Amino acid sequence: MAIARPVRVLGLAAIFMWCFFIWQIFSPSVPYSRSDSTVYERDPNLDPTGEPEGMLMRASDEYAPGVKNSARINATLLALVRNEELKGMLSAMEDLERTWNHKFNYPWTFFNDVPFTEEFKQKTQAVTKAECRYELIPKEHWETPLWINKDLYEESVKFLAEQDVQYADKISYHQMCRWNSGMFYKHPALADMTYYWRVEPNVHFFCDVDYDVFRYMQDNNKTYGFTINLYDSPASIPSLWPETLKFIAEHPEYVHENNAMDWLTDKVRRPKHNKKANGYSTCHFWSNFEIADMRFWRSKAYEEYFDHLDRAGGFFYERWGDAPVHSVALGLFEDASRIHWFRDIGYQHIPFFNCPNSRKCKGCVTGRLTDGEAFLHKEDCRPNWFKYVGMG
Ligand SMILES: Nc1nc2c(ncn2[C@@H]2O[C@H](COP(=O)(O)OP(=O)(O)O)[C@@H](O)[C@H]2O)c(=O)[nH]1
Ligand SMILES: [Mg+2]
Repeated sequence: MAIARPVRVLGLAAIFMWCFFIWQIFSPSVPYSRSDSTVYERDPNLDPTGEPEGMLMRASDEYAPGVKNSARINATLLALVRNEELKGMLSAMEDLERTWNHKFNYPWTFFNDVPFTEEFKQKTQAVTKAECRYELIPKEHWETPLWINKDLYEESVKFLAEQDVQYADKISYHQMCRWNSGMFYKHPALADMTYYWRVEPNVHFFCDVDYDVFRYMQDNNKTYGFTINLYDSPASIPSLWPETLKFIAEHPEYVHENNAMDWLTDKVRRPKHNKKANGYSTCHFWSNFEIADMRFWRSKAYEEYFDHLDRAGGFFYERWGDAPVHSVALGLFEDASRIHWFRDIGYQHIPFFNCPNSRKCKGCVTGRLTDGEAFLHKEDCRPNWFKYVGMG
């Protein structure tokens, strides 16, 4: 039976619309092009990604939960979280347990500025075979230090809010950034721990990881691992770089000869950011994901640097984040070859992704940096890291 022409046309149009719809959802992101017609580099996550080079420790009976003389090293999954974020925490845990930790059973350590509820403890322990520890942050690690002037803080907050600095008026956010910058690794519960993997509620993990990442850090002499590398809001850190320059003028001996200064001071890519941040590119490792060696934070160089920053007051009078503080310290005081891009760990914290091209990954779009607005592509600072340091 012949189909009437209008019906055929309608049918074809419907098929076309359907294909377009599918393409919109599943297509890899197109390089974002700025108004000055700079097209961003091809995302290296589009290239096939395997495991990192070197000897990797695989799962075995020696990683069973509670086993004596286990193959685990002194390391923990670590989360600062509120009781109210239980649901988001469970979701992040389920992802990380499914893709990695059910094979290695590293303990989870949860931190909070108020005691965890029984419900929080029971429900988090129920999604892992590994040990869970619940720790209260001592007041002296969390509270605003005495040298912060309340009136000056209030005035500063108004000024920051006028410049649209996010969370500027939330004192707990300032406290959280300070704790993540210079306090967490001093908690007595971490005294025997060397490595940690920081996890936030509501993040996602997409790829099966089949080796012990903490052993990878140890065996390959890595200090810090990241997935995403971004620009920061210059208005939140105007005096961070000037304070840093003061510190390194007093302590030139702490600056490593193989540092990442060029990445920290680049002004080619986003000159306005560099200018507003008084010489700092604002490039930083996005610290909601961190796999790192606490011996770096416990070193004399970092301790003195943190104390210098803490006394300068920018955690409160500005809104210094732990991400730029950690990143500036790593970029200056650490050998850049000891900083590792975990390109094989598929990760999301809204609104950014690290999504590699690998059959081990499910649930994210290969090479897509963001599912938010196109302008967010300009926040990507990975090209600078690759340019000045490399992909190691
Ligand atoms: N216990 C506790 N955790 C906090 C507090 N503020 C932030 N956090 C945690 O710190 C991390 C970062 O906070 P988040 O709100 O995600 O900040 P964002 O990622 O910068 O938007 C998350 O793991 C939060 O659960 C707080 O006042 N108390
Ligand atoms: Mg967060």
